[in-house]
Amino acid sequence: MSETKIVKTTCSTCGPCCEVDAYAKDGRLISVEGARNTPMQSGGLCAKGAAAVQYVYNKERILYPMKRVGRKGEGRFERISWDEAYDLIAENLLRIRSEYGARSAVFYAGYSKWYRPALLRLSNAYGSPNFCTESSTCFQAAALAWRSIFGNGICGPDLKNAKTLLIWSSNLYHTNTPVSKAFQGLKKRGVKVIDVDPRHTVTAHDADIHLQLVPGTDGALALSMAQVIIEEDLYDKEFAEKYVYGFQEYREYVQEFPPEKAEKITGVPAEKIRQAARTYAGNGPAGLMFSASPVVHHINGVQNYRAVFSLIALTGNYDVEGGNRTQPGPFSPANEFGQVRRYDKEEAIGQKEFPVWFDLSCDEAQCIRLADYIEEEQPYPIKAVFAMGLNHRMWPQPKRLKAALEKLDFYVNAELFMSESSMAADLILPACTSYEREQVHVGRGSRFFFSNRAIEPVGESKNDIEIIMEVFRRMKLRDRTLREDVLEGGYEAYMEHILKPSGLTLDELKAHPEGMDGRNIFPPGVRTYENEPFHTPSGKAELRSLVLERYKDSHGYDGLPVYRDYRENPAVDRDAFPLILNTGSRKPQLFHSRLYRMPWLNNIEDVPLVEIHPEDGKRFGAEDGKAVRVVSPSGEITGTAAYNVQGKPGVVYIYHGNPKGDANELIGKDYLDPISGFPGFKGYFCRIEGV
Ligand SMILES: Nc1nc2c(c(=O)[nH]1)N[C@H]1C(S)=C(S)[C@@H](COP(=O)(O)OP(=O)(O)OC[C@H]3O[C@@H](n4cnc5c(=O)[nH]c(N)nc54)[C@H](O)[C@@H]3O)O[C@H]1N2
Ligand SMILES: Nc1nc2c(c(=O)[nH]1)N[C@H]1C(S)=C(S)[C@@H](COP(=O)(O)OP(=O)(O)OC[C@H]3O[C@@H](n4cnc5c(=O)[nH]c(N)nc54)[C@H](O)[C@@H]3O)O[C@H]1N2
Ligand code: SF4
Ligand SMILES: [Mo]
Repeated sequence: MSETKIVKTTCSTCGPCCEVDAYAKDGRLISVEGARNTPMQSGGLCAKGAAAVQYVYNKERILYPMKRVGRKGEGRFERISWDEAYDLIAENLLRIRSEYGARSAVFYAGYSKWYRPALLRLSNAYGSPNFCTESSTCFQAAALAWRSIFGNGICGPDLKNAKTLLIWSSNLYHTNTPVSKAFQGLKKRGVKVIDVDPRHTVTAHDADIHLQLVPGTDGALALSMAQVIIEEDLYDKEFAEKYVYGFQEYREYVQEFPPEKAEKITGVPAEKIRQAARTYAGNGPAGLMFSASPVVHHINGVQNYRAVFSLIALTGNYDVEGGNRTQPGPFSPANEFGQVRRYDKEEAIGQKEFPVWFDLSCDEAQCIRLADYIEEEQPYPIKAVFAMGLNHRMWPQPKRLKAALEKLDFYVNAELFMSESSMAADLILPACTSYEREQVHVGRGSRFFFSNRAIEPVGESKNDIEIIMEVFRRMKLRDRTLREDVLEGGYEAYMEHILKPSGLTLDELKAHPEGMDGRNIFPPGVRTYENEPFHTPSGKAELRSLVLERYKDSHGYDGLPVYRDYRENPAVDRDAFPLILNTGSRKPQLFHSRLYRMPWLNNIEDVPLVEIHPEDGKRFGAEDGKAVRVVSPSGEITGTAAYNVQGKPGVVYIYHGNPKGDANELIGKDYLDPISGFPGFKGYFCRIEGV
């Protein structure tokens, strides 16, 4: 028997890569705790992270490369060697490239994000414009809304110096646990917090002002706040005059949203709208915290977030201390992402329908209609998908996508688990978790740290970047991206590459388990626009977007952040579907589809909980704790009714991705924001029926 070792490593069961102390004995992981003696954590851990042992040794873990032997989708596989697996990949991908062209292969990355730059390099080296990620439904639409105004420089609130924090839909206690401590610090410092959320969440509970709006009416609320700010002369005149494009038109447009009218649209009392506008504009500097998903999970999502982000320009809270300001973040593997450009000499999927996505330099294609592209062979045939962590339940109408994946000529998925999406594949590759690999991390500020391997990889699993590198070698490709031969070296060389701009070496970092400060290649700026024009067509912050206006005739986009109400939908019979369906608002114990297999986490919600206000339950005959059917214009599922008074009557909340009843089967495949392609996950229609 050996001693228990404590290994400094990271959890990446969800996204943030929290530092943890892993306890390992006899080569097995036995438990984890939040790391001690590091600046970011002090022994704390969230529920998902604490269940690490069930994640690593889950009975669904894939242990070996597996080749399909049965019919597609039947789920019969046989074990093969890595060598055979690599040969199969090289042979098929090269054959498909010569028969149909490189663009017929899609390179797809689900969560997590760490291997994405390497996969993008592989996609580029192969010559495909179709590098896609889970961000076809996450973050990119918010980024697009931001860039349409400010060009680039997406930045969060400067929490250290803000006097007011406007949280526009982020339930950070549940979704961004590492930030929640900083949030508590703000409250102690007396920072005024405004929270915009349709539900009275734990985060809303801590706010000074809670604007409890009807989901998807964010645009009307933001425009109304702008109306108050302008009417009461609280806006930043100098910024508006010198640095804003389209101010006059915007000013006229917001006149259509006086608070009394906005109250009727949003359900937020007019007086609260005034109070919030006065606090955000009058008690500055004020930072705005936004999220990757809820506001843009609506068919009017991009314009709604444009209306929200316009408030930053209107009040001059852009790139100032305490406002929204470029954070002192040096670079990260994910930032290499921003530097490695997607191969774009050929039309990518999604480019015709969603041109602004591509104009605003999102370095990935928009694959929300992947099932259509495979089925219809339009704009051209898609024959192969090389995926890492593809989860078909991320998309609306997941069954349809799974069936389409089964029609591909060649589909590979590298995964931790024998997921349903893997079952559809021709070849499944075992990936390893963060506990089984080494990794270089960039923390906040310019702090770097090294994540050790706590245990040897389970079975024959490998880390994703090693897999990418070997696939690259077997195809004899050349990595021409940024003229660096990053994929040609080994994994150690890859880590050195990631670290290079910091001025630190891998050996130094390994010798400092507490982390090290490195060179900060993107120092924080203040009022950078005084010296450098905004990266927009006008060189100013565009409240009227010239990029959107390019497509006024062809796609009907408006340059102003025009509010359109998704509830006025002539295609939907609202008598038959009287309730609003909001899917996917996060829960502390779940993470999309991947944690339903974890006994400690799925007990609360084995079948989907259909959260309804008691008034709606009584009105539609759905009893608390009893089975309930949810029917939408696109599908139906059955779950358990859970009475909940966090939200208001009229809205049904369901978490998605549950194989026993997936809320995404309810969402229409074409119910998309015409600008971003994001589905209206959080503003569709349904009725409920007691079973
Ligand atoms: N535990 C856990 N953490 C997660 C995730 C997870 O699945 N589980 N997912 C991660 C991912 S991928 C993401 S993108 C982030 C998302 O992070 P968040 O945005 O913080 O998470 P959500 O719970 O989706 O949304 C935040 C709040 O928005 C509210 N909301 C819903 N609809 C609307 C709307 O129309 N307008 C407004 N203003 N608010 C609305 C919800 O009530 C919710 O309280 O979380 C990340 N963190
Ligand atoms: N209805 C509805 N649908 C939604 C949303 C919503 O709010 N409502 N939210 C959307 C959003 S914001 C997002 S981000 C997506 C998330 O959607 P996904 O990212 O597709 O969701 P996950 O279930 O996390 O699936 C990722 C897969 O990656 C695997 N995986 C994890 N780590 C690794 C790794 O290191 N290597 C490899 N190879 N695989 C790994 C996991 O086992 C899992 O099967 O869902 C979207 N879909
Ligand atoms: S928030 Fe929890 S699950 Fe996510 S990385 Fe941190 S500890 Fe792990
Ligand atoms: Mo997301």
